[in-house]
Amino acid sequence: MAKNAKRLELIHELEKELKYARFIHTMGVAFTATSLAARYDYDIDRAETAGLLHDCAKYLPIERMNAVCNKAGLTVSEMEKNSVSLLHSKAGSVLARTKYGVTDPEILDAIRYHTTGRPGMTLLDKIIFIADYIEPGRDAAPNLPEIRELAFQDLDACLMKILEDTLRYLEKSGKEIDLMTRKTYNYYKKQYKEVR
Ligand code: DGI
Ligand code: FE
Ligand code: FE
Repeated sequence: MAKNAKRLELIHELEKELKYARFIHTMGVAFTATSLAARYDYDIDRAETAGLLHDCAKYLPIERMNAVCNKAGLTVSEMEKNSVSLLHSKAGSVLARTKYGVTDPEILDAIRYHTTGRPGMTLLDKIIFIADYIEPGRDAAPNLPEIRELAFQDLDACLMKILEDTLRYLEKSGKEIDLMTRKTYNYYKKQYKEVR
C-alpha cells in the first residue's frame, strides 16, 4: 500500500479504537513529535508513527494488557500488573507490532518507554516522551510554557525538567513510583550535572 494510504488507514483505525479525547491527544502527540523531529533532524515519518501509536493500548482491559505482555514474553512487575498508567506503554509496544504491523525496533521502544523513560534514551524516545507531555491539549502540568519553549531549544534540558516535575508530582500524590521512572531520573540527573 502507498505510504500515505497506510498512514490514513492507521489514523482511521485509531479514531475507531480510542475515545475521542484520547484520539485528539494522539493526533497532538503525532503533530508535536513531527515538529520536534524536524527541529532535531529525526525522520518525520517514524516520529509520526510512534506518536500515533504511543497510547494504542490505553483502552484494553488491564487483564488483556497483562495477557498481551505475557504472550509476547515481556516481564510484568507486581507494580505494573495493576497499573494502567504503567502497563499501557508496554502493551502498546506489543500491539504496535502484532496488530499494526510495525517492525522498526526504535519505534517500538519509544512506545514502550514513553511513560517512564529509560536510561540512555534514543532521540526518538525523547521526542515521544516530550511530545506526550507538551502536546497542545495538555494543560494540567506546571511550568508548561517554559517546558514548551525549552523543547525546541534544548531537548535534554527539557527532558530533565519533565522528569523532575513528574517525580515531584508522583511523590506529592502518593503514587507508587516505578523502578524505571527512578532509574531514568537518576541517570539524567547525573548526566546533566556532569555536562554543566
Ligand atoms: O498515557 P498518557 O496519559 O498520555 O501519559 P503517560 O503515558 O505519560 O502517563 C500516564 C500516567 O503515568 C501519568 O499520569 C504519569 C504516570 N506515571 C509516570 N511514571 C509513573 C507514573 N505512575 C506511576 N504510578 N508510577 C510511575 O513511575
Ligand atoms: Fe501514555
Ligand atoms: Fe499519551
